[in-house]
Amino acid sequence: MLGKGISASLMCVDFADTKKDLAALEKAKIEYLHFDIMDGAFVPNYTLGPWAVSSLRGKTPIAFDIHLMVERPESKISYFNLEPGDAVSVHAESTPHLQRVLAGLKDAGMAAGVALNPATPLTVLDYVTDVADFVLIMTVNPGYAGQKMVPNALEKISRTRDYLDAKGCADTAIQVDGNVSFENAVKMAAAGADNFVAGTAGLFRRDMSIEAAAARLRECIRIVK
Ligand code: S6P
Ligand code: MG
Repeated sequence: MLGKGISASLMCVDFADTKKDLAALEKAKIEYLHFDIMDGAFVPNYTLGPWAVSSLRGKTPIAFDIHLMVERPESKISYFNLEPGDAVSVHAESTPHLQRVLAGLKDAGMAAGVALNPATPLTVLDYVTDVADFVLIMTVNPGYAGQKMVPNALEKISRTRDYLDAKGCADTAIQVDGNVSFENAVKMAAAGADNFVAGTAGLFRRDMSIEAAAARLRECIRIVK
């Protein structure tokens, strides 16, 4: 399963001083490290790769959350040093073998997540809810940090919660990713989000420390808890 809380988007860390940022994330008791993996094909950008996951493995008590924005993830999962207990999400739009890849992740002890781009309808979940531990709702179009939340994102979060509850999947968590600002986090939590991917808007900010931002973000999420 994917637990409630904050997942820190590592593409937003200060790469010149990663150790400092990691220590701050640990001090702030951040629940997950979010690894954005992009292939320059499924999304128009490159970010982290298998090296990033391997280099932090065993170096931090924070759990791993690996977001695969790559075409045909089924043929690339073996590149990664994944471990049981990791959360791993694949995009519904990236593979004709969504059921197979999710079932494989679950069988290997990972928390399997289905990620949905803003234009992707909830009907793609119809035949995979039994193999999905969480649904990642993209609240921006994937590829970059620092974007604005797309219109309809909040409605989609609440429709996803209703959809999952109606299917008897009350334990399936909803993760939100993109422009999780303090203001948006309150609304996302009210709409039913459980896990919040935090980047430049809510955690790695120029006007406050990681610890201060994490504390404020928690208050925003807790408002409706
Ligand atoms: C975007 C990626 C995200 C970003 C995150 C950045 O494709 O999946 O995880 O890193 O959205 O956050 P922010 O606060 O800069 O929008
Ligand atoms: Mg992401």
